[in-house]
Amino acid sequence: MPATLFDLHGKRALITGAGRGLGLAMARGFGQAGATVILNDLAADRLEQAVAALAGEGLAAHGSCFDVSNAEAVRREVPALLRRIGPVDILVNNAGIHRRAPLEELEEAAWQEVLNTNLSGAFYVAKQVVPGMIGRRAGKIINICSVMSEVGRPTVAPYMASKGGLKMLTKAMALEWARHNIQVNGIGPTWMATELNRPLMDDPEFDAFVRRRVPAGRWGDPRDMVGTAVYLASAASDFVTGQVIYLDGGTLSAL
Ligand code: GCO
Repeated sequence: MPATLFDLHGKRALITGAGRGLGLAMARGFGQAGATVILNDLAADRLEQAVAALAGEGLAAHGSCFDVSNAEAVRREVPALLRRIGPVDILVNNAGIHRRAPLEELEEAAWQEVLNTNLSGAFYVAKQVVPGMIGRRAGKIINICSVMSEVGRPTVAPYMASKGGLKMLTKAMALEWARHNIQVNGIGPTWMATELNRPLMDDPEFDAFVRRRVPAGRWGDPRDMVGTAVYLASAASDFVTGQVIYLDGGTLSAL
């Protein structure tokens, strides 16, 4: 097997929502695989700390602070980062939020916020990055879906709808951009030990539920994302597109 199959040297990767959690873990993994990483986050201080941490580990890291759900900000900030840092070869649409409530009590604004960030944001950022990929006839886009692209539970309707939509947006991007040698795939994590899930992890009942419901018997760790993300970002997956790989410890295989 050529050593370069999973090598990301010479590549630039933009990861949204990378100030912590899954995004930061993937950014670190891409950097360790040789990529120059551009971390995006909405929180400037969190972003600055994350970039400094990766730089402190000897990785090539930059930051770009913008709200993926704001189309105008994306239209302004992404071209600016392309001019400042160079073309993006790998895009990971990872930024995601939750607004948990019984559907009949959910405010319209909360619904809109989740859909705009988790689903529309992926389109807004890809729209700015893909012209360069088309011009170079090469690109990798990874959309962070969820087991909730397939199944769900009460009180998380906007998240389920956004992640289900993101699965189909992944397929739409894949079928439209395959002819340009751009591969678009998804990663669908199960319950992961991140700040998004802190309230659930701190709830002994929910913690016990996850440990029963996930056949692997544990919460996912952000580091569990890295191998699949590097695979989908590298030449190893050049003929794979439109797929969602579920990093779920067996969740979707069990009732
Ligand atoms: C919840 C959780 C889930 C998962 C997420 C992982 O409220 O049940 O946040 O939504 O953690 O789907 O992708």
